[in-house]
Amino acid sequence: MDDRTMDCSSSSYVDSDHEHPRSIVHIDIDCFYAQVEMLRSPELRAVPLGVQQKNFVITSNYEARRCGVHKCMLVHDALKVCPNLKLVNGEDLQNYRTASNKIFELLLSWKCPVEKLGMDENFIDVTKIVQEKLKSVDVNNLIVPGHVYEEASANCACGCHTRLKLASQVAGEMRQKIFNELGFTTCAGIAHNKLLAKLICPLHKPNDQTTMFPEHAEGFMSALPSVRSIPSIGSKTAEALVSQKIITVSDLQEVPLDILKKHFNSDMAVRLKSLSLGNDNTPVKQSGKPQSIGLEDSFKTVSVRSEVEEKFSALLQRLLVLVREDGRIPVSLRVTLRKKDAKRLSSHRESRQCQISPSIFTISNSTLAVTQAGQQKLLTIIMRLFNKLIDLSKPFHLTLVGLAFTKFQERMTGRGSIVNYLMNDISVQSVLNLQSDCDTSATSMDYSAASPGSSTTTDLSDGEVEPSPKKPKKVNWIAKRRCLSKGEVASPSKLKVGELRLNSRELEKVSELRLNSRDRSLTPRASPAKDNMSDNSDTMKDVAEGGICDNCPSDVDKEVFNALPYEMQQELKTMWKNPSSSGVARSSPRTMNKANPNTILKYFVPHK
Ligand code: TTP
Ligand code: MG
Repeated sequence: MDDRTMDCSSSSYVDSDHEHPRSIVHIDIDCFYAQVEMLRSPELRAVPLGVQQKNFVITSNYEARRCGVHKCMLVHDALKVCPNLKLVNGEDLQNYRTASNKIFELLLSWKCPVEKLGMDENFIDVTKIVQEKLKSVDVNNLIVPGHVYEEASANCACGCHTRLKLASQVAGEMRQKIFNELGFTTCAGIAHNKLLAKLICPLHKPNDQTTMFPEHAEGFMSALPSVRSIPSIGSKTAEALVSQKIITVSDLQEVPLDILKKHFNSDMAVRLKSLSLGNDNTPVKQSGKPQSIGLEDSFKTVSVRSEVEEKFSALLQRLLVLVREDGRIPVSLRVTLRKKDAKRLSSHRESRQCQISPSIFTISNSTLAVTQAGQQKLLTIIMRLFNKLIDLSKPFHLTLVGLAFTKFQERMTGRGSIVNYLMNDISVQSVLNLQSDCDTSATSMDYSAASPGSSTTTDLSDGEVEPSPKKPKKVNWIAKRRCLSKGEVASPSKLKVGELRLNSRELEKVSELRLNSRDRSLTPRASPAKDNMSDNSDTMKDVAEGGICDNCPSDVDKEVFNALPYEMQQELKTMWKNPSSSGVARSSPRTMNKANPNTILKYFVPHK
């Protein structure tokens, strides 16, 4: 059907003042957890399958649904209606999260905003893709895949029908790609806003899609049985509406705005009214990484400390898998408890959090990891927080424990990051390990003892927190150098360079290194006359102080140089004396080209 109107020339489609300018796709995975299980074990496809959490079947495949098993049914009841129901345990969410992330990432490949909603839903704003398609397609013969909610009655002057038909084709392509590459069948809703796209998505389940044109919005909304059917109306708003005898969406459509404004603030009243009519201007917000990563475990009751510790230990194991997948380094940990109040016969949650040292985590082969010692440290921190939350001199009853990493330090990656230098297979001590080791012991320089996590001093007794990673102590390079006196240098053989830790204090050292280089014109480039370092007599002079930096180029910051480990100093000196021996060109670090190996010199370049 041709829905082109007289004024819908190709160019007018992209006009931003269309009445219905956007094209939104909402995709929901069919029986998500069940599909994940069926993809892992294909033999489950042929049988009615339920995914169990505690006593509930939280979802089931469509085979089981045909037998009468529905979401959130008690296992007992599900087995009654479907005695041959095969149950799999779905309490470990790891595989579901992984699948969810893969789907999200695949949708990102369309290069338009994707907003993740829960585990198995995504909004995609395909407006731009549609605009592009409009330039090249024959809009007279557009086929709409799947279903159309009511046939289009009249062409909308803004040209949205054509755009939504194209959006429907894009949705079809997305669903096909999800199926081809990941094996999941999905449903989609296509409309000019998020509200309608989400609401029409499940109209034809499973494995199908539905497109709605704007003129049907109001009628569609009026048929919704309850105000709670509108996704952004929560239980409290619904209660307030019901108390005013506004029960169905149709009631909400009919109630005068002035009346609504008596019970809600003006903005809220307008928003409610607008939603009831199927209007929604909220944008598709590009999803990023979650602000926190957490897990909870609920149970009937736990009243013994050792049992609590076991619960936390199990939770921690699972949480660390999630953090490794995420890739960011946590710097804050929160413990949550749900306490049963025997007197009031009610439960309430309490949380406590503290900062943790990023050095608990290690980076090995570009992957975040935690050693056994690190895990033990985390558990100690957790139990200290627990002790703060619970008065152990009295009986306690818990019905839930939760753990979450709530703040993260982004790992520095990319060509300019010193991480690249540190992660490479080099046999030198990291400049970054000095501070923590000096802190740990003023006398011992046993770098092997500085295994990941060992330098962490999580003192919860004093204000419960470690020094904030965001406000690290100022690093005194001179003081550090005292720690690293002659004969106490790190032995490269004792170091696992691939497991170097980057904590915030360490990272500050890096920036300080860079700052110094900028402030003090460290780089030869800052002093053109020194660009050529071939002539040692000209460009290098002895340093009286400390006597370590002999033959440094004169424009090198001595303090920085002296604070480096002995091996690194030697490496630098060798390069300065004979750049060709290490493959480093005799040029400014700034001018090093791709052919040059990864060398610490690169990181002596000031920020632009
Ligand atoms: P849904 O999308 O609601 O359900 P679904 O994907 O299983 O089935 P449908 O085909 O109807 O879309 O939820 C997504 C997943 O979330 C679901 O597979 C299991 C999980 N889930 C819970 O953990 N608790 C719940 O109460 C519900 C409803 C789902
Ligand atoms: Mg689903």
